[in-house]
Amino acid sequence: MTGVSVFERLLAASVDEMAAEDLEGLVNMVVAMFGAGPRAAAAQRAAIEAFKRALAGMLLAWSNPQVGLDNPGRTNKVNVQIVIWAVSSDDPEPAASTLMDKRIGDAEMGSALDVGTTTPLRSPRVAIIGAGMSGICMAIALRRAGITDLTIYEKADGVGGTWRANTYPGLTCDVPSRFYQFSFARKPDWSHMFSPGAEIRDYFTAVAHDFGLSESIRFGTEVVHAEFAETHWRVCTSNGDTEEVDFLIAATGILHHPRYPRIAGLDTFAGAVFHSSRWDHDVAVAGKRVAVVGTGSTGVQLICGLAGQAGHVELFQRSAQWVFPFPNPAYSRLGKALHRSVPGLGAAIYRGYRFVLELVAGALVKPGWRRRMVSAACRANLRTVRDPHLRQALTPDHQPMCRRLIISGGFYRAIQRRDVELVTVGIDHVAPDGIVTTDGRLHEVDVIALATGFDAHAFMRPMNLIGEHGVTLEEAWRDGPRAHLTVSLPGFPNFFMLLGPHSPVGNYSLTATAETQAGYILDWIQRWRRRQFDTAAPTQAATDRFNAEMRAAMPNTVWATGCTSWYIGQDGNPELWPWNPSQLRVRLGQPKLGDHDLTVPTRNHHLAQTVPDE
Ligand code: NA7
Repeated sequence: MTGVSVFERLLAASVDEMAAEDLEGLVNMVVAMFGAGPRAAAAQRAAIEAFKRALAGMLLAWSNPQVGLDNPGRTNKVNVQIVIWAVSSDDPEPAASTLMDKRIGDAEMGSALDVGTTTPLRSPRVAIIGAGMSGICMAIALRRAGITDLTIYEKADGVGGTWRANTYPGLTCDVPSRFYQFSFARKPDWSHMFSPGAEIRDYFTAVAHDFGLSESIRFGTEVVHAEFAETHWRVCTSNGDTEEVDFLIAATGILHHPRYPRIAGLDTFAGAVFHSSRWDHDVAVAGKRVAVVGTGSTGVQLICGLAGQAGHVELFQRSAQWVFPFPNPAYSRLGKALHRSVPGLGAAIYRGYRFVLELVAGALVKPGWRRRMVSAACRANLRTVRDPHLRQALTPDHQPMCRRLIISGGFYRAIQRRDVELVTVGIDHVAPDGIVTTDGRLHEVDVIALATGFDAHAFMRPMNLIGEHGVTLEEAWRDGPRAHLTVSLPGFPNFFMLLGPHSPVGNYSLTATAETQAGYILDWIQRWRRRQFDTAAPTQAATDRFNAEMRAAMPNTVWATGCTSWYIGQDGNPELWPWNPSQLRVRLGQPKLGDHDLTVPTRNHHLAQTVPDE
């Protein structure tokens, strides 16, 4: 179709009759004409004048969601600017040629396969696995972009993920609530600086409801198998249903699979025994003798929550941990009222926390004054333990922050109570009436709480995920979980992860991480809607390059200073983001099409040539 024939047809047509192809042709013709620059022929100038009338109609049409520019991306904005200029400017050409240079520049960078920007948007079918924090975050991003063909599979009966599963006494988040929340749904009335787990679960439940996700979530439905088939994913659930979708997004969380210790005789225990993330509230702890096994964040929070509630508490410590002393004040009514009524206050405080936490995160990823400062605070905190023997027993053998730093203003106070005991002798076995340590002592208890952590490397398992050419996730991850930019996998087109391998952790807010990742994934899906590609997966080369970069940066991090923890992967390297968390926003700012294997719709095929090869 030539530009002139489109022009003639447009002049004859009403706005309502405009076909998407006409609009596309129109844009292309404007481009062709303005491409002549300041030396445009007189004939072209005359045509441009006549054109303005039709362009005005086109602007009207663009306000029609059917036409597909309801959510203009960067390149669309350039198109819109060209048209606005054409309708209004008296001296159009210099501005137009600048805009065109920009447009061509974008295409050359491989960031804009955008000939389809004016055709009707495609409607993707999207499946999200998991209705935890990150799944909700992704679903809301999609909803806000007008994507409604959306199913969230959740094997449990409620939203909230880890905040639904964990209900143990003393549970709080170790990231300040005013930053551990969605930037687009800030809660003005958090109860505490580090709010209790139930309040956080209720927050995510309310957000899911407020953004209309309830109808999209299939509770009690586990995805057991998902397989890529040419252009789409076939998703099979535990209920026997099969669904086909264009995009599959795993939001299955990091700390999901409880890690049970191998302790002889555990199954012979006559009292109650359960993992911290499966707390049995039918078992009353008041007045009882409770054993807590494990001294990670969970064990420490449990000691604070149980001390004074249970009759006697024993903490079985295999390794001592560093504890950063952070008080957890309750917010006043005045503070909450201010947050409700002062516009911009919540946003400013959110950004303030982000700034501070990203500043402090520097301590994790490179040696220097920040690392020394955090270390000094932990050591000073330890000195508050009065009994030198107890202090010695609580002194870790590694650098502060090598393991995930424990944030607690109350642990050392709790562990010094008369009704709380620290046991540092190893566990030999469990007998029907208690725990026997290697020195032969029987610690008689009524309840054993296993605060022994999670398998943080399981990710989507045990789901059976099969990518292109029948390659399974197990095969792809034979050497450990590896992703491109934390979110995608070579050989698994149109598949994304939230909080995937190497997502920033280390006392940084995972809500902020999930928001960044969701924005990036949405960008890909928006490009699919605009027909820039049918399927996309990162190239193996780009993925290897990214992982090599991470490995090269790891020695600078505090996690590589010699300790074991759930941060360390099977190859002995930390599976964390080795740069400042702000770097995630930079790296996920915009998809690099050149780093991906793309299949493109036939009509865009010629533009695919503009994408630089690896
Ligand atoms: P963590 O941080 O993985 O801590 C698990 C703890 O359990 C840790 O102290 C382990 O000792 C201990 N553990 C594990 N197995 C045993 C056995 N067999 N015997 C004794 N002690 C054992 O899990 P958390 O749940 O506390 O925290 C996970 C994350 O949740 C946390 O980082 C926050 O992000 C929230 P070890 O230190 O390995 O000697």
